[in-house]
Amino acid sequence: MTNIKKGLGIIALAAFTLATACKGNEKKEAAEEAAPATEMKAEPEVAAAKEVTVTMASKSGSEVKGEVVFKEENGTVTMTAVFDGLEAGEHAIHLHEEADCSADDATSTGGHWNPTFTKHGQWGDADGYHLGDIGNFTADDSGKGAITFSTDQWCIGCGDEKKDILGKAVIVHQGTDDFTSQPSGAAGARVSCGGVIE
Ligand SMILES: [Cu+2]
Ligand SMILES: [Zn+2]
Repeated sequence: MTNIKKGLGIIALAAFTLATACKGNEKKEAAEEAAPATEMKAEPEVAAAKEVTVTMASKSGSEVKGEVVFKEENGTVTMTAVFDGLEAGEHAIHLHEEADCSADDATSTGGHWNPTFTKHGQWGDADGYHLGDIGNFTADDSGKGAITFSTDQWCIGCGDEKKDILGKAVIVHQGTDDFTSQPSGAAGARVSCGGVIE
């Protein structure tokens, strides 16, 4: 993922350098014509709801896949997640620190996203909880599970490191979060992973 992004960045930089290097009128006109089309596409997205779709990859030898959509509207981020390939029963779902799912066991995502440096816990607990402590959801006998979650304590791309979920990872665990064990609720192996990347 990082390499692809880096690659795109290099291509974009090369295109930009090429465009600025060409002083000819013809080239300049072409660049000016191309620019508004890109802007028109980007502008309504910023003005309306912000949305990021995360494709979840199987990890730790599991078959767990899924899709997680984050949408920000009027200061509230809503997460809608669907999974399949799960074992029936309760599974923990968290946001972890890094959008890096490269490791087979997804340990490359680091620990729970915890920008407020509190202890692990159940969302809303007065004694503290990580901003990544989404909770548990249930998979049925066919291995399908879904969870919807909303909060005004997150944002998508606002740049506030105490709120911004961009660059974090969604992790689904084999087991259940007990909301007590530190620092991560003893939820077991990381069976599915996806980076929250635009
Ligand atoms: Cu986790
Ligand atoms: Zn936690």
